[in-house]
Amino acid sequence: MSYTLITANRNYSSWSLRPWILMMALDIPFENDIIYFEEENYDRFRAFAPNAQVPCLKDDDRTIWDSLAIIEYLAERHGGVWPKDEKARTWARCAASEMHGGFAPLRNICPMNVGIRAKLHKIETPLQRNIDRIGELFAEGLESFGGPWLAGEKFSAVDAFYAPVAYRVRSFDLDIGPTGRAWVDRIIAHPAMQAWEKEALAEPHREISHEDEIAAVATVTEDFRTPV
Ligand SMILES: N[C@@H](CCC(=O)N[C@@H](CS)C(=O)NCC(=O)O)C(=O)O
Repeated sequence: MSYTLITANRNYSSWSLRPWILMMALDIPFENDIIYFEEENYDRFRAFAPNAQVPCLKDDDRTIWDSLAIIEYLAERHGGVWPKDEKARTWARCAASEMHGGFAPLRNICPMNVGIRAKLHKIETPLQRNIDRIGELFAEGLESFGGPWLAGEKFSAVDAFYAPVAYRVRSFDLDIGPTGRAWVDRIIAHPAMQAWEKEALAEPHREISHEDEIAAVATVTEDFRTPV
């Protein structure tokens, strides 16, 4: 077993954060290759992943090219990826799948950009429904399984799947209610998230399409990144 996780910019790459934070939180050893976004990524990303996307995990002769598949691959080899309790595990799998296959308005309108704070020009119904659903889901997990993590006492894959949402909630000051917001503050304070954020703020890279995504929907009020 020799893991290399390939990810992109700490500041922008929300899907990369999921397996990275899980492996860090569970103390699973790995190397991390960072391939920064450019205007065109297809050929460079195709060199290591058949779907030309990050994250991608290499384990000896295996290539695992999707964040959910990476999490399941790790779950077959390491304890603690999903909660031990069957009810919590079922809930955690549903919640992670809901994020993996849904929340398009939240993902499209509020992109992850760790170092930015911004005010949305408007919140239309599809986005508001996503925000309300996030608040409901977080409160349900925290209240049903006792916290401090979404599916109980231990940090698990469901926390990793929603880790990028924590940065989106903070960046756009989304109102997900006090219970959900407490989890956001908690996960952002996790030592591995602090390490990710520190590196995100130090990155000298700016990728125009990611910057334009925010400029189209919001007014940037603060930028904590190291100036280019
Ligand atoms: N289904 C994939 C989606 C991954 C994904 O969308 N990755 C983005 C970056 S966060 C990507 O690699 N985009 C390629 C590009 O921007 O050219 C997963 O969950 O791993």
